Amino acid sequence: MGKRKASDDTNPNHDFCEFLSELAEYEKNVTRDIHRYSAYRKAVSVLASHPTRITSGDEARKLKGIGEKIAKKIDEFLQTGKLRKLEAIHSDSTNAAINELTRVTGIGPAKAHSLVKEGITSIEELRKHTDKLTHHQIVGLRHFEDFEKKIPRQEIEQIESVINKELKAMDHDLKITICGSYRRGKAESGDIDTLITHPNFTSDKVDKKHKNNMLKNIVTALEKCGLVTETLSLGESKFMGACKLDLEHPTRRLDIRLIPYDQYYCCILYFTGSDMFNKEMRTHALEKGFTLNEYALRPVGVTGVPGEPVEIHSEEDIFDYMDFPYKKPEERG
Ligand code: DCP
Ligand code: MN
Ligand code: MG
Repeated sequence: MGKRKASDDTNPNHDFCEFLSELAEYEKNVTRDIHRYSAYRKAVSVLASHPTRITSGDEARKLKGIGEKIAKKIDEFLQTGKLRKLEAIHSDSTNAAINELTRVTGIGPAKAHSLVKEGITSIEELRKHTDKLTHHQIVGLRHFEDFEKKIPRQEIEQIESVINKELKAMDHDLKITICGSYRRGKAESGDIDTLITHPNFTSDKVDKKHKNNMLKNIVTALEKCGLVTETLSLGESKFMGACKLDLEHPTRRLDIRLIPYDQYYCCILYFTGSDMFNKEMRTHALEKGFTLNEYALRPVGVTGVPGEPVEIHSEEDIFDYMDFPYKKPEERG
């Protein structure tokens, strides 16, 4: 999971996206108001894909997903070059501390609040108090600088080929897809979101022990070849950890999920994102009488109870069932 995102600076509304992203982070981490967080994120995603420079709040207001309050902030920013709300947020040291601490993977808003209450207000301070941290958080802190660096596309390609080689040596039918921002074609990513499946591994015949060992064995093989260097957590279907291509490259966040074959495409769709696109897709599914999640697409009957999952053999199938024009990963901003 990449913790911060705004837009790239080639976008004509980049400065608006920046301050709205900052407000979104504030609502997520400090006030913990998930609705306001979503409203700001939605506005960022709309502005980030708007082709021309917005010159007034009124003009912004016409875009889907931008309401009165955000339009006013755009006007204030255009007129004064700043935002009073953001200035106030910046001048409060508790906010700054919470924002800093939540940059560590594994430290969420609640943990950050409790650390600040105990007087720990910076990364530097935190390094002296690792006794208060979980293993995940300690590793996050250890690689704090590396984990904030973006991963160039070409490096992910190299990592993908190492994983591929190890998987093929284990079992030729193992299939891997790297999703997230990488699959959406971005030049750089915050982390590496990897999905793995096998045709013999389906949700109706999940042999738990077999499944459990499958992911463990994969992680062990990736450790042995030197790629995987840290484990944050390892469950039967989800690995969170870190990898390093070689001495010259930073340590990178790597997630691997083992997915039943029949759920693979819903999962690929979900983990390709973006999160805003997923929201849009789920809303559209509901309008068409389906529920969509990371596992399955299911029709909702008149009783409101979801039926059996629809059989899916590709991402296109999901769009087709929902009567939604297909969007290539690069178009799912
Ligand atoms: N996702 C989602 N809702 C969330 C978190 C994630 O729908 N709250 C989905 C969509 C994301 C995907 O999972 O694209 C991967 O999550 P990441 O946090 O890794 O996001 P990205 O890969 O898109 O961006 P980054 O380059 O920052 O990793
Ligand atoms: Mn991720
Ligand atoms: Mg990602």
